[in-house]
Amino acid sequence: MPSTILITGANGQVGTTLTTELRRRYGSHRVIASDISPPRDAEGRFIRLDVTDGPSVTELIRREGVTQVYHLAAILSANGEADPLRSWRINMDALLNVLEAARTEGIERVFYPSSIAVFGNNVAGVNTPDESILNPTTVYGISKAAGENWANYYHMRFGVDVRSIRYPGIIGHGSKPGGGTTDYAVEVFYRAVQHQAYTCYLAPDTTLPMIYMDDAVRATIELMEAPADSIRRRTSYNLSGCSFSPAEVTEAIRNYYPQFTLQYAPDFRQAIAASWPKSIDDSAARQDWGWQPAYSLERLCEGMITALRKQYEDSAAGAATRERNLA
Ligand code: AKB
Repeated sequence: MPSTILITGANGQVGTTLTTELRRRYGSHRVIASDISPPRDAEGRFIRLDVTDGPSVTELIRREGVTQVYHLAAILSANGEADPLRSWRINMDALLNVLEAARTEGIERVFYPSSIAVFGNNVAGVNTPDESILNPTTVYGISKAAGENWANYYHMRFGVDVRSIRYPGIIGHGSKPGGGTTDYAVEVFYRAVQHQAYTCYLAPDTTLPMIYMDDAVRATIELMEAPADSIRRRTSYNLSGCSFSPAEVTEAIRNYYPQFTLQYAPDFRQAIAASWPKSIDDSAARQDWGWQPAYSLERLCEGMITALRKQYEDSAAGAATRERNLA
């Protein structure tokens, strides 16, 4: 059992759900959430941390006796393109600060998320293997490909136990994603549940690897809990959930909302998505640490719609109570 866990980027899409799950599993007192700015609802321990500030990262880890780090802070694929050099600096400085602190402070384990963005136009687009040539098309993808190699280097050279997954697009309802190419697949559910139309920035047949948040969080924790000698890839493991296109998710949503309307207006994100695989081969993750996804597109749809309906019903009920109390 880890004694003290630090999560960077804890306010982000994955961080929000992962923090809750780690606290549920290991106890709230063991999990420190950190981010550049405070969360909206502070539950549990939160420390403000700019992870690009190396001395602050080391100081926090030393002061709090941190033994494991989940390093999630990063600028994603679409947002990263607005200022490529800044995105590169933030993503790389942050990772190197965490790896250095892990080395000097003797951290037990580090989790580093990579992404399907490491792949580019030149790979087999279907069932893309782990060991492919990486020619990413975004600065985010370049930083993740370099980051995987830094993780591997710190493991080989200094024995730091860094573990990594290449996340597909992640679909969850705990917190909205910020600045990725796969964000449409979350936004579309919010619109459908609110009976609003949606304009999708990808073309209808753009199939991408996706995963439900519950699967992504479970995979992350399973990888981190696996015995060290079962981890044979120290760059990063492909992780697959289910693949679908905007047209397919729309059809699945229409089983719940037959009137749901969606238009297509592809923008610069279409070229990014088109350079990524349609599906990835995650057999190494299955073999080495027993990965098994649980969510198909249909189950994912059911999970999203049930949770979002409840969120909107609860907030409508809350607003009605507030109005009554004011009257
Ligand atoms: C993005 O779209 O940038 C992310 C990712 C696939 O890493 N969701």
